[in-house]
Amino acid sequence: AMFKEEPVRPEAYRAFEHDTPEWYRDAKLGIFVHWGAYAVPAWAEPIGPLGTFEREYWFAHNPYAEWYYNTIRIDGSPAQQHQQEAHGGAPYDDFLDQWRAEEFDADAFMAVVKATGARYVIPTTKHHDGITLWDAPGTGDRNTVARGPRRDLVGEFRAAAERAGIRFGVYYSGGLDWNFSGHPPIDRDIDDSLRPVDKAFADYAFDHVADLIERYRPEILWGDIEWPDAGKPDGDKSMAELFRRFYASRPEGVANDRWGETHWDFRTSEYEQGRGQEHGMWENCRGIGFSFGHNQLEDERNSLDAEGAVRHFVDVVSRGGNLLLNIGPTAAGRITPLQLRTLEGLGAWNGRNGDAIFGSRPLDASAARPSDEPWVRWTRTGATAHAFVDAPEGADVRLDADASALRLDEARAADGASVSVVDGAVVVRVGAREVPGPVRVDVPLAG
Ligand code: FUL
Repeated sequence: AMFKEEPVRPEAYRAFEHDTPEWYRDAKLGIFVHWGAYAVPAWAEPIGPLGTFEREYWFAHNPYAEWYYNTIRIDGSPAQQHQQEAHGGAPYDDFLDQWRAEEFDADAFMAVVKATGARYVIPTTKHHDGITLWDAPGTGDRNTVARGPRRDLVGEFRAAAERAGIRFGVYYSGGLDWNFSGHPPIDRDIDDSLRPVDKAFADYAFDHVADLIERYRPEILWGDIEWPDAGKPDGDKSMAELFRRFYASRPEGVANDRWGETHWDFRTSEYEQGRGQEHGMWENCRGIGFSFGHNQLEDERNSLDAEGAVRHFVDVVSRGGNLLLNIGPTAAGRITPLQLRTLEGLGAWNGRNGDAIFGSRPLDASAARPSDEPWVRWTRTGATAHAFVDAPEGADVRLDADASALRLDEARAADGASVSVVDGAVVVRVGAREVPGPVRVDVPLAG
């Protein structure tokens, strides 16, 4: 088989299986936000995308800036050396006090999110460093309300999302917590000896997620890495109990697949890891650069520009997925100009073409086929197929489409393209575009 067999879900978790809500299938674009004390050092080696490196090499040179606390503890890593030189080897928690979020305006932030066309937003509420962005139970002063920003950032994101009409989800790391557990740094594949699995941690994490559900009523639960094993069997403070509370609060809610093999509404892929092998309902996530957390070492060379982001987005949507594109704000709470340009470009393209993207479904391969050279992708809305073509201005691209499935002679080009039918095939002439990104051709379905 091409795909891994789907694991059988434990009995206690089968009750949560339901059809993926239509809103989530239609949503296509979500915005991820990775924001934490790691935005203060904001430092990682931009080596490349996840899924293209050996694990041993990856961790010592981790391009994820939100992993800084781990990377600086790997002896001999360039990050450890940087921590020494730039911060005098200070303890990581100093960054919590230095993180002020002084320019953060949740409504202004959400206006940027809204302008991309995204339908949902998912901020980190606790990443692997264990610092919570709200006054989570049992965290003492290790949260953003007691220290650093001295604000309930989860609450601010939540209220602003509601005002902007954007659905709200929460990211929560139940698999790793570098403060709670005294584990050595991760320098190889994460197995059970490298993460907390015990009852004390399971209860601690339970109380956090229960609090998130009660206080903020998220519509998406986005877990990461795993759920502590002691919290998996059904019972008082179990993952099953959390799902019960979640769906009672949000019957149309969705959960990702990183809660261990318990329950999930959609699968996840990350950068190149798992990309192209997705099936069922799924979501691909990535940063604009090679990091989720803000990384001051990133520039144009390692980041998606607007056209690249649009291509990535359309590829995901054409294959039936959603894209969860990440913003990593600075410690002050700003979106960097580099990221802003990409987000605005994506939004401008969606402003023109969103009607062929949001709410679309993949087009059956029996009707027409995508290609990489030249770059062509397809979607379908109602009785119309949509081709997206990216090629240099002046290029002629012949679509691989079947006359029995599509009314080829009724093909219509939008913005910066023209079409003709040559020998029974649609040929797209790519012209000058007002908005960067692939050009679009609409073709009615036959019959
Ligand atoms: C990964 C994490 O380790 C990354 O830091 C990031 O949060 C990504 C979305 O998930 O597994």
